[in-house]
Amino acid sequence: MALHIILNELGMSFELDKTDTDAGKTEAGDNFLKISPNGYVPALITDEGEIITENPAVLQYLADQSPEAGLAPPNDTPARTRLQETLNFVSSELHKSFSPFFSGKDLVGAERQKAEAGVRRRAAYIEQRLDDGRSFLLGETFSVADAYAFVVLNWAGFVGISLAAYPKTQNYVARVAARPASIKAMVAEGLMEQAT
Ligand SMILES: N[C@@H](CCC(=O)N[C@@H](CS)C(=O)NCC(=O)O)C(=O)O
Repeated sequence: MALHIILNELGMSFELDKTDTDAGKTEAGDNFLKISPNGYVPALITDEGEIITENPAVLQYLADQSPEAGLAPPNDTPARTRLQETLNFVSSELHKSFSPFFSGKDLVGAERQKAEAGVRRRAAYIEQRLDDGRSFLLGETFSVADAYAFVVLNWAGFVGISLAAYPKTQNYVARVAARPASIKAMVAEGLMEQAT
């Protein structure tokens, strides 16, 4: 979903292939493990046939295809390092803090509390990053990190975690959700109905 949003932001042409990660099959009938040996999405196949996996890498690759769009600061700048720091936080901390909720087992009692506390600790960091009134994680400019953070933070609602204790984060999620590229991706992936 994060890279789907970025593909829309950049107006790039692309094909989606829905993947059943449990079955290891794509909708087009390919063995997904042959595309991506780790078996998880996303995997991007470039026009040159290069397969790129891992959200932080794919997102930066896409941003670098159209530097003029400004979705990632230029390489070799402190701002780019800040983007990488943020992407790694979203990937290895925020994203993975949701793993217990998607383990297929019902989370109850102390186990659920512990998992929820893990998500809350990472949401509190996002809230802190937004504390100076900035619109996006790197400042006033939307970046690839915002697409990824939005997708993950949006899962809070799906797993029954309220973000009400993090009002800046809640507004931030709504801000990114309202972008035409996000709406288009959510409609295409069946998470939202097309407005009439
Ligand atoms: N480290 C990977 C993690 C990706 C990931 O967790 N993907 C999930 C969907 S959000 C998935 O495909 N899970 C199925 C599985 O692990 O089998 C990345 O950052 O791209």
